[in-house]
Amino acid sequence: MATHLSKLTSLILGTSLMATVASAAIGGELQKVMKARGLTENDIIHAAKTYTPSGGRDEFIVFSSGGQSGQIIVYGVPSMKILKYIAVFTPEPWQGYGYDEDSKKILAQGKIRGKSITWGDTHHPALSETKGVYDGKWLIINDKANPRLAVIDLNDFETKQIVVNPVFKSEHGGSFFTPNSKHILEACQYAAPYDNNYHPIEEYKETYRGGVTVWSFDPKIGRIKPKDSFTIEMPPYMQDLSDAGKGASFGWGFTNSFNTEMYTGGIEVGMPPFEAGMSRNDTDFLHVYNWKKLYQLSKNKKNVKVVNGMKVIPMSVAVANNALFLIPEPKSPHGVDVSPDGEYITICGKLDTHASVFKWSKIKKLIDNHEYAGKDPYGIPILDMKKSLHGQVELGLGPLHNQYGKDWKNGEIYTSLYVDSQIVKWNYKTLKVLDKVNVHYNVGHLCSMEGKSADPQGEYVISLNKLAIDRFNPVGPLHPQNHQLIDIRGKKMDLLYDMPIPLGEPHQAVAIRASKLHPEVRYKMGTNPKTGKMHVGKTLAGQEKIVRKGNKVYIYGTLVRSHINPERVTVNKGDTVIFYLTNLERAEDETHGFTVDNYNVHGSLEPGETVELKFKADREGVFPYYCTEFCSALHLEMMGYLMVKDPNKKYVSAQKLKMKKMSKAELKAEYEKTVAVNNATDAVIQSVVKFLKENHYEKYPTVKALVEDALDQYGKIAEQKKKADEAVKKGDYEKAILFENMIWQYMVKTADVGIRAKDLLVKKVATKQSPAAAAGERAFGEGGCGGCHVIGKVSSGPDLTGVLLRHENAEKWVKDFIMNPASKYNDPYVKSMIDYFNLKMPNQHMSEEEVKNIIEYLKWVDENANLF
Ligand code: K7E
Ligand code: CUA
Repeated sequence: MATHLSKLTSLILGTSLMATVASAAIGGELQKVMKARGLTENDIIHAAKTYTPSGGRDEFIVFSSGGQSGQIIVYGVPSMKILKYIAVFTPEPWQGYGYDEDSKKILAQGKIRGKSITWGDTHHPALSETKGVYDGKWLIINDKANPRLAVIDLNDFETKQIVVNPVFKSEHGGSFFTPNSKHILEACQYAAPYDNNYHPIEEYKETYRGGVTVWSFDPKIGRIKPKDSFTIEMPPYMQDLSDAGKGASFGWGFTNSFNTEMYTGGIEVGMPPFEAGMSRNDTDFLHVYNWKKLYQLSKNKKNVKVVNGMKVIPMSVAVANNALFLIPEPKSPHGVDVSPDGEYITICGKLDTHASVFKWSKIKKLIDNHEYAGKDPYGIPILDMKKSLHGQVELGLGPLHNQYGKDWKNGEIYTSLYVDSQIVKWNYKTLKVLDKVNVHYNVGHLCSMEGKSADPQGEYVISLNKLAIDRFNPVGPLHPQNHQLIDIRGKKMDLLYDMPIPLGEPHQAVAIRASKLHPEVRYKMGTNPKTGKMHVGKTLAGQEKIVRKGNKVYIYGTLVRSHINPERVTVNKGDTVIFYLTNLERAEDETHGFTVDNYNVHGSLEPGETVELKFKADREGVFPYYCTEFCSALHLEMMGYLMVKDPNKKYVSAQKLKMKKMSKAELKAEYEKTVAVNNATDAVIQSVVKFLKENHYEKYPTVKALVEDALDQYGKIAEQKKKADEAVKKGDYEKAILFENMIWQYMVKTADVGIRAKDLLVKKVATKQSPAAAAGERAFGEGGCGGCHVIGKVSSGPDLTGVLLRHENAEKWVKDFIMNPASKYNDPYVKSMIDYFNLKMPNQHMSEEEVKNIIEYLKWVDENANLF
């Protein structure tokens, strides 16, 4: 009745009046929150621009280097919610990375000269491209400290390959995909001899070398092909950041450098330090090379020499083939960024206040006309800087990196200013500065959305700051990094949000539109994710076994809620133990973890995955193993024992003490009790099932998936019931009780998922809450009403469903009662309630506004009474 009445009122009054009332309610609440937290209107706008409600999705996904952590950080924009750390060069226990055999093999690919390296200094992630546009398939990243590249599959966000550069001793200008992802450019950093021998520093110019490696990549399978790759020998100029040409400049690569002085330091022998000697010249060199031509040349043996298994094209060969040039650029440059159409190349020098914009068509003309300004000491032709430049523009102190905006055709570009701690928006065509925004503090890279692809998306720029200083709560001398989100949709840039990054110092980050990513939620049963193929240890339900071969013990096991099969494994001290474990789950997010205590192994088994754990059972004893991921209500029971016996020892039985046994009658009584509990549990399940069916759960895919998962668990009961009944027939009540208990376990699992499905369904089918009702629900919770009243249940106070139907002139009655409960303690109905619950409704000192909203909430409850 009340429901109909309120609907009628809203019809008569018209919805606009209702909306005004509702927004006034919110306004009041909002003002209160703003005042309490000291927030300005601008803060609220920024919050609204970034806030993503529970369950909401982001528009962009960012892959940020994890710096010294050797990992990659994945987060969403605009929410800045961290979603994942991808293990790359460093062991990561949660994902089992470095603790199971297959991931150990990936890490072992990164060994350098036989040595394991368990960390990495990640700098520049890159997303694979098709025709210069991000395709969401592969991600690569470099390790500066140990010259390596890693390939991550965006189908499951896991590292699949690590490749070591065998001639460089460090690298920085990696990794950059060419527009169709057929090649990856990786430039050296600190020049060193290509071979692994000692060469005195006095012979720096003769024996130390820089260079760029052009790796071949197969974008279909996502693997680097080392045999098809080659390195372009370059002078020891300390090559730095690079970029691959595209569009007009496709086939060419650009790499800058910062020590054309070829200074070799020597503080300890009285020489000025590196930093002084390396910035003596006014200009350094931009290296311009035709990697496409050189790739063809590298296929002919006579053009290459092979060093440490890597094909190297000598400088002389590259020069003779018109494929390597130098252009002076302002000293100690850092970023070099090719425009989306490949025509402009913007370079920023740390020690120069300008950005220099080079024009490809001008460079190309000089090359075609063999018009050189001179040659460097290694015979490489130098092109005239002025004749190559489109122009220069003064941006500020310490410009580092550039990213293009959506309106790049009209010149929109953003540059980070390290010393000034600013992001500057300018025009690389007209060479005008347009806007600056302060960041906190000392920005390194910046990341616009798809801003280095052929199709920049605009909207946001992230400032990857090197220092946080005072931005967050203090956590000791080592501060988090600070990524700041900037809205670039308006004329003025607008700083929206600070996100602390507590995992190493990220350098570059790349962003992709989220709709381009389609990762899996499960693997094909028995997959080895590291190879993508079926695992040799794949084990299906019913195939579990333990096989001994000499002193190797192979356990073919399975995990499914909530047991590990097998549950007991006995081996001899000194045996090598190999666990092959398959997660039989199909349900989304039903990951199981697995460890054997004290043996330093751990696997993370995503649905369908098989992992291998291997160790030598070198200590006698009893070692529990268990599932490490809280996967269901019976997660703690998901365990087993590894028992390691010393074959040279005699063990005396401890079974002297005879335990008192239950009588048959007692067992029968316990059996009947168990059956009764199961019947009662089943009744609850049936009521949930009825609710789900009546409300057409099958119409909602996410609910349907949960229901199917629940019914899958329920389906396993029949077999257990048969076993229980057989045991009863044989008079073995002990066994029957155990099977009945197993039935109960399946029921709990069914109920666990079923109730989740029901909650989800309720949200889908319930009528939409008005803002006032939503505010009322909040007030109900915050006011402590929920301590005694549970909607849909009699708790330590009466169920409030239908409360507005129970009293005459109910809204006023409820309002008076909440505002002044004592006034009604003598009302016969209230009196009877006080007697029944042995509690008096207390005065919670709610405001009138709150009470009004609570009544709206109670109306909403009544509208949906059938759902509770
Ligand atoms: Cu930190 Cu790209 Cu390695 Cu610049 S690099 S900041
Ligand atoms: Cu499986 Cu916990």
